[in-house]
Amino acid sequence: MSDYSHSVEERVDAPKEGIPLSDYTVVRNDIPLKKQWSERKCTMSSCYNKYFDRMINFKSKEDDLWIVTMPKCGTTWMQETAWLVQSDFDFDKAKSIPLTERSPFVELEGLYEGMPPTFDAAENLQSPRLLKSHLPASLLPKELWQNRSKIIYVARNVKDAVVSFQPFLEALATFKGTKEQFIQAFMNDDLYYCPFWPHILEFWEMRHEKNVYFTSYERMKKDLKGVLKDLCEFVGKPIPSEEILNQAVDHLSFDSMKKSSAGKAMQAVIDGIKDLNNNNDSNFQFMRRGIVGSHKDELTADQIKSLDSWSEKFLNEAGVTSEEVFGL
Ligand code: PPS
Repeated sequence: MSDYSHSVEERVDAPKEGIPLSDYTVVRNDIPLKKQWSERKCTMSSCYNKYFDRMINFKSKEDDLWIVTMPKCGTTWMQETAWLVQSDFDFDKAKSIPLTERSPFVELEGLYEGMPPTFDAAENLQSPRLLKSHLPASLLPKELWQNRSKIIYVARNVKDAVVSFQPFLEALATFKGTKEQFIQAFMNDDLYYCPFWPHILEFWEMRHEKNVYFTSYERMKKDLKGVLKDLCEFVGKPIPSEEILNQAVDHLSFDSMKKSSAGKAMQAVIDGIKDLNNNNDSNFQFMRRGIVGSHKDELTADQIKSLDSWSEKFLNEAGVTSEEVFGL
């Protein structure tokens, strides 16, 4: 059994709008990484502290499949994709049961007060389970590493993730401000699940582990069929016929997911949180644009430059290019 400990520090310097945030620093030594996690923090809601131990001690099963991402990096898209693979491409079931029931967002309950019991939902889900988390590797369950449950990690280029994240957090009443302020908050790690780069680069470093499949939103856009085939291999399923693969690509398209149980279920979650926060001034659409390069007409040249030079520092330190990580 490995030991762990964590400390929590309220972020007094975080933007005053929205819910209180804290830094979670974890000390543990059970993960195949060079750097130890005591060296870095993760920003989460302060109320998550009540759930921290429950997540770390979450009983994991060998046939669990986890989807782990930074927010807005293609989680929902990958959940629907992986669910199809795991469920032998049962399109009828995919259409009839909301994705949030088929694949619970495990720690959602800890993000805001008044959320549904997502830990119970995850614990009680029938195996093989498909579980969603945005937590960095350091905050994920111990047993996930001990049992080597499979993890699918999806990365997305930082600029598109940023422009997707702001309207989302505004809808959730977790941020209010200008784009400039949002980018600054993002780079200062003042937002949920930040820091962004270590989240991705730790999984990049672990991409050759047997239980890790690393991909990107960009690769899914470029070659969804290739990703579907990889996933079949990763979870030990036969690659289906070309006809089924084509049907899957169609089912997983932005337009069809917008209308399906996947897009609608996520929209319902956001609308529920908006109601809890009495936030009526947002018309946020969860299925927003669904493209690569959305930052190009949503950020100024200066904003792009500052995100690029900020990113360069992390990429240089890790000795990789963004082309390698995202397969651009
Ligand atoms: S969340 O709330 O953090 O779990 O959001 P997440 O699912 O990670 O990311 C939401 C973005 O993914 C886009 N999306 C898709 N793009 C292409 N095709 C499909 N099928 C698809 N499904 C979801 C969604 O539109 C969000 O991106 P943006 O750029 O905001 O449109």
